[in-house]
Amino acid sequence: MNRDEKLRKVLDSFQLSGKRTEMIPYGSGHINDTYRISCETEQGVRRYILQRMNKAVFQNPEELVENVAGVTGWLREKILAAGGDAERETMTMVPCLDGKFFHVDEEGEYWRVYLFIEGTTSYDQVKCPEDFYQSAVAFGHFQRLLSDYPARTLHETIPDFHDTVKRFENFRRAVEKDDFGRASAVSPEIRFIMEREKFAHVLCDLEAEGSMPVRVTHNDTKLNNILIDNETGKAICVIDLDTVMPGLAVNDFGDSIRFGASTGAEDEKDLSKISCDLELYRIYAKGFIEGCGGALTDIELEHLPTGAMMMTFENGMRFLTDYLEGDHYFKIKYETHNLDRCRTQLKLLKDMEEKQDAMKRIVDEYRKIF
Ligand code: ADP
Ligand code: GN1
Ligand code: MG
Repeated sequence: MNRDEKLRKVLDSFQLSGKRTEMIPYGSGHINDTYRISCETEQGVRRYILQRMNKAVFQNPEELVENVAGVTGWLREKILAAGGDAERETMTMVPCLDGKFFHVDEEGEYWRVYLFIEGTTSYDQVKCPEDFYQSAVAFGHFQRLLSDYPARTLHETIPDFHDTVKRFENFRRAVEKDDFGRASAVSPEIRFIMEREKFAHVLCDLEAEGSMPVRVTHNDTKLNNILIDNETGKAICVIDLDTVMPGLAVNDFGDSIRFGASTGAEDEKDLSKISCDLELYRIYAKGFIEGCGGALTDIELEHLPTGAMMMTFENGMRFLTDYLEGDHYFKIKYETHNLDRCRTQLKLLKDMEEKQDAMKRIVDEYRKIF
């Protein structure tokens, strides 16, 4: 069966309207396989997002779908209560003929369908600062809307996802095993990470001692996981809810900074182009603090810059671990893709370390206002 035949067969299991006219690979995510599906109906073209969930990454796709159904259902109620448009402001899962929100194909692969949210763009890089500000308000607001969600009912879709200490141990193991003989050529990067072992503990320790609250968090707050309305320029929908789990707000903040406030792409080869843009950092800090609506505690506000450094450190480690382990986790386009990604993260972390005082001062300016 070729790809299109396979996709057609999968789609036959879902309750889609109209006649299918187009199926194209879509987006630039590193994890799932995403397709945009068009169907012709009497009311015009209806589009959908079809995704094959990554079973290697998410080992229990049924629990994952349960989380997404729970969270989107919750958001839907709140959006409707506020007079909003629930089909645009949150994801809508499309059921299968049997009423379930996932389909398992003959090869045991899991698939799901969402309504395609029209007239929006997800950006891989900050094109204008206003988009970044909008994404900050949206991620902050997302956290506020879920602040009374029964967090204990959420499954941990990837155990220890932002447990940076465990990430460090995994990294150390990958270096020791060196299964692909790649370690000797990347010794400067390995040394850079090893020197920061103590730092890996900072947020995990605050969480363990109960000083930092565990909340419902998104855990993958990259700019391209936000849909921005093409007409109004407002961030209207938070997507990619696969990693919504209990976690730390500072890490949600931090991952956005890591990705969006970098002056270069995540896989930029020219490291002279990589630094942390403090103006973009300022814009995001303002939007996020505002979006959280006073929900952040003093210790969280104090550690927002730590979150930015921690997520940058963690991703640098994860990319290098994957490179050393033969690239089994992140999708790559060429052999050293994960190594290039690692290098941008380490360069960015170094720059953030030098700018931490300024990053703290910026948070202090806005915590007084919101
Ligand atoms: P991954 O986990 O692989 O990053 P995502 O769920 O983020 O997968 O989806 C990949 C891309 O598909 C997104 O960056 C976005 O461009 C697009 N996308 C996903 N869901 C929708 C949707 N409901 N409507 C419109 N575009 C979407
Ligand atoms: C992955 O799915 P995507 O592309 O939004 C990864 C994140 C990383 C990110 C790095 C489930 O995000 O944790 O920070 O790549 N998602 C998962 O770009 O591992
Ligand atoms: Mg994504």
